[in-house]
Amino acid sequence: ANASDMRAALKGGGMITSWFAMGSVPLIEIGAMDYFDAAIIDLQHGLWDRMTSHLAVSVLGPKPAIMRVAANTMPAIGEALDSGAEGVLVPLVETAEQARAAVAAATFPKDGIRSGGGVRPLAEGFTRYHKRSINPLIGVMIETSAGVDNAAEIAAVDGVDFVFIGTGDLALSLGCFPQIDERHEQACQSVFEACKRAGTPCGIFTTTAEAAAARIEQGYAMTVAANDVDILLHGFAQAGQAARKV
Ligand code: 3PY
Ligand code: MG
Repeated sequence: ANASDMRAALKGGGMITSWFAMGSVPLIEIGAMDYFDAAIIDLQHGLWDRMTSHLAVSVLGPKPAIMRVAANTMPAIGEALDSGAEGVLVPLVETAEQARAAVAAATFPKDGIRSGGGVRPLAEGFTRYHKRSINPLIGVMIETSAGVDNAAEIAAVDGVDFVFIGTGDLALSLGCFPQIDERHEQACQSVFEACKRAGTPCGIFTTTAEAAAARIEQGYAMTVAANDVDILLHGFAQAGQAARKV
């Protein structure tokens, strides 16, 4: 798999992903099935360390991995791509300048500033690795009110493959958590429209299959149909409650 498969999925009416925060390699085997276009490995809020996220990419095999990095920095983005992941998702991007920094960090010279090296790239052979990793999928997250205000400029940055709305942080930033009000959907809509005008695919975080399908129906290019924490939480809770009833 490579980034161009994911670009095709983004353009072709919706990319459905599964999301992994538990830091569990065997969970990747269970949760990254054919139903999903890519697996997102969450290095920001998840329990992954560098070794386990590296192993997760091996277990994924041909299924593309997108690393949601901890921060918009050159070391965080470089290290995530050194694992062999085909894409990065960069949190909390608020300006076009920050989006350009994310693209530069994910791009080898001369166009960017990414450093060459890493265990997997060297094991694979750096010439071969360089060829397949020269153009990774780059997503930037808009999840603050400042990001929403600058969505048009962010979406227009060269090298940004898609914008991804972080609905949870967006609620916090808008001051509508825990009571979500209409400002939230208005903000999502305005990012969606800005992306549409820029011709940049717009994804959005969702936590259920139903929500994911509804967003794809609305024209969003990427959603999350399942995440490991919610799946386990609901599965265990349901079993515990059901057993009490019999
Ligand atoms: C958010 O909702 O804030 C995200 O970053 C997605 O997990
Ligand atoms: Mg977030």
